[in-house]
Amino acid sequence: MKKQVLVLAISAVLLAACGKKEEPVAAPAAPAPAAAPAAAAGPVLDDEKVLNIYNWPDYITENMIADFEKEFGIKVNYDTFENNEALHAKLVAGNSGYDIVVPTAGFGKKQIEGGLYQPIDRSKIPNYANLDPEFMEKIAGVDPENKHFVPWGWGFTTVGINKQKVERALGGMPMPENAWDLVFNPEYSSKLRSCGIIYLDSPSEILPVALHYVGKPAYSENPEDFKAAGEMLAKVRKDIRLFSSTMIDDIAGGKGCAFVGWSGDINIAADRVKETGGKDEIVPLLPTGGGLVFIDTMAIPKDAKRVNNAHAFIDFFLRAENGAAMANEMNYPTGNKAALPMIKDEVKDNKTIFLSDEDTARLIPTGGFSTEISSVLNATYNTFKRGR
Ligand code: N2P
Repeated sequence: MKKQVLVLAISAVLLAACGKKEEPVAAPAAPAPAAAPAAAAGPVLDDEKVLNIYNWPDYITENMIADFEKEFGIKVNYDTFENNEALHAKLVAGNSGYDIVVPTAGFGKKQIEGGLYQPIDRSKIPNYANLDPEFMEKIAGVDPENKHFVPWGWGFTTVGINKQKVERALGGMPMPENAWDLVFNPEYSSKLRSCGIIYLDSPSEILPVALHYVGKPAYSENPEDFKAAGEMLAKVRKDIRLFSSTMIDDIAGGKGCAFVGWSGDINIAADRVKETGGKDEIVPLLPTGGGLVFIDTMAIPKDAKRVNNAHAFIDFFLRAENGAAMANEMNYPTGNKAALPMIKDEVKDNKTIFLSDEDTARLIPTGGFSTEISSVLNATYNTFKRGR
């Protein structure tokens, strides 16, 4: 049932000693539970007790950074980006200053090929053993031998609704069988305009689902296919109220009724409405036309300066309890197999977090666009967003 759950094979990473001065940190005050001998002395850290992380918004549990800082004596600077395009631009420009970034695996393939990341040193990550080999095999499709990417979280881009608002706005018209119709078919979107449609703000999120909706490959490399997707999008443009990659508050605050958003964020908004006594139900739908899978991963930029600290954080994140917290608190599963027994039943049983086999089979697999088609992708998106 809960399938989809993680998977993969690991091969040895040859690694890169970077020639930095290494200084073992004192063993943590609390006794480490049955630590392997190599880990007993604590991880090697860099002289500079700083770590710069660049991640997506709303994608980390409340205490994780503070806990890491306290235990390791490292100051974390945590910045966020709203889409893969923004991260890519930073990496290509170079000297980003970041030690860990979190690309989506499919999008990040070209970053690996472009030499933008350094290999991960698994000998510095004892908790790598917590990862699910089958899940890692999937990532190996874009990162051969799993040399660069370590899973952060995964989910799918889908349609979410405020059930009561949508039903009211549709005024008796039945819900479509394929939920994408709500946001891509003017017959529905024109009715939902009044209560508000919100789209993620990213070419590489919107175009794959739009291409798939018009019957083209989600990661097409054919400019003609983009034309078809662009024509479809142009027809619904007037019905879209907001473009945003941080829509949790907007959803919970009632600024919209139908959303092209991320599964976990829609679930977080649903929890928030419940917690604050709201009556409306926020639901991530599982469109028969498929949701778009994303697998987000930690990677170390090639010019990162605090590589040991980065490995220490990756190892910390891969602790079973931290993997479980990502699912329990953020509604995003990770590739951490050791975390599974600690995930709450209500989260495990939520079919919009841990999907059924049937819904899993419908998902649009993760992928990426080539650099060559990027200009067509961006132009199609920008024309759509500008509305002319
Ligand atoms: C959560 C961010 C999800 C990232 N707010 C999607 N790639």
